[in-house]
Formats: sequence, C-alpha cells, structure tokens
Amino acid sequence: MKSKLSASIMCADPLYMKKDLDALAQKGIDFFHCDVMDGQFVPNLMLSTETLKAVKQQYQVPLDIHIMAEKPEHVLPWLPFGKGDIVSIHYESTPHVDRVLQQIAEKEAMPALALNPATPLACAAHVLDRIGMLLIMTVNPGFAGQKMVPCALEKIRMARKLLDEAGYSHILLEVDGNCSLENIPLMEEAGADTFVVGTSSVFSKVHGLEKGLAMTRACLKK
Ligand code: S6P
Ligand code: MG
Repeated sequence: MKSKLSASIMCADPLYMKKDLDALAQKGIDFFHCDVMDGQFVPNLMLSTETLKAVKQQYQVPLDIHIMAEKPEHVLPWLPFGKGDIVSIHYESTPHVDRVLQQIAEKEAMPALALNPATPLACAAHVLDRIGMLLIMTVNPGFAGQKMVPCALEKIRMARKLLDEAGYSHILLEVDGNCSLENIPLMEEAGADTFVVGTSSVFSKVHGLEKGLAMTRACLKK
C-alpha cells in the first residue's frame, strides 16, 4: 500500500490558514487531518464546526476528521463529511463504539477507530469489520509539538501484525503525533501507512511549508 500524508490543519498558521491549505491542496496532499477537541476528552478546544464546513466547501482534498470528544455521537451530526472522507472516534470516548462507527458508515464516510497510547490493541479486535482505518496515537492527544511516547513503535508493529494475521491488511494504519523526518521512516518500517504530519515535519518553522512537504515525502519508502 502506498504511504499517505494527512496534514494536521490545526498546525497551520491560524492567521494565514488559507495560504497554507491552498499550498497543500495545490501540492496534492492526500488528506486534511481535522482535529476536533471538546475540552473534556482532551484538555484543548479545536477546530470549530464552521472552520470544518469552510474547509470542506473550499477544497476537494478528502477530510480525515479525528474526533477527540466525549460521546462523539453527539458531535457527529454537526460535522461536514461524506463519501471519500474518513472519520475517527476514540475507543475511550463512548460505550457505543460499534454503533457510532455504523453511524459514520451510514453517511458513506470511512469509519476509523483511534486508540490512546495506553489503550490495548485488543480494543479494536471486535470492530475490524466496521473500520477502514485504525489510528494509533503516538502522543497523548490534545496538543501539537509533543514527543512520541516510548512504546509507540512496538505498538505500531503489533497493530500491523494483528491486522495482517486477522486478514485485514486492507485497513489503513494511521499514526498521529510527532511524525518527524526521523520518526516517519521508523514508523513506516514498523507498518504504518498513513502519517499525520504537523509541527514535527510539514509545518516545521525551520523549512517552511513547501520544502517541509517535499522533505517529508522524500523520507517515505512506499
Ligand atoms: C493532537 C492531534 C494531532 C496533532 C498532531 C500534530 O492531539 O490529534 O493530530 O495535530 O499530532 O503534529 P506534531 O508533529 O506537532 O505532533
Ligand atoms: Mg489528530
């Protein structure tokens, strides 16, 4: 499977967001990763429904919406998504994981399950028929600019094994958090195929957006 980049748009310059998104769209970014945080499930607030609607209306780039909210079933009806988009919910955020994944599929988007760093992979075992993507958090969710947690690479390796051995190799394996030029090759080697790129790579102030994107693409093997 060809590796993909999902640009974390919360890392764009909030005063010049359109400039950054235009450049990414023009350069053929695979997804816009849209973090939705409620200040309860995670200690931060981000991105607004109006921002997501404006992005959805303006660009053809598929959305990769990452809901970090308690009871995502209450948030889903406000969000703009449909065919071609991906919507992930956290296992830890609702007792009705299976039902909410179905609600996402009913709107023709790809349902995805996200797992916090300390959540065992076994939590995904009974919904593999429901999901098109498994999202492994490689930092604790809430903020950009953090360091990868120590067990991340081992967890990615175990996730790849679980998917392959259970006959679900087609499920995308996304990693979110500290996808840097140094970490991406290690994550890819461990079996990840979809990388959320934020301040550690594409949005790094060191290179600027376009050079950052080119350098990030260059470190993918697949
Ligand atoms: C964080 C959020 C992520 C970040 C991304 C930032 O909770 O879910 O999507 O936006 O991880 O990337 P970086 O390179 O700053 O860690
Ligand atoms: Mg995210």
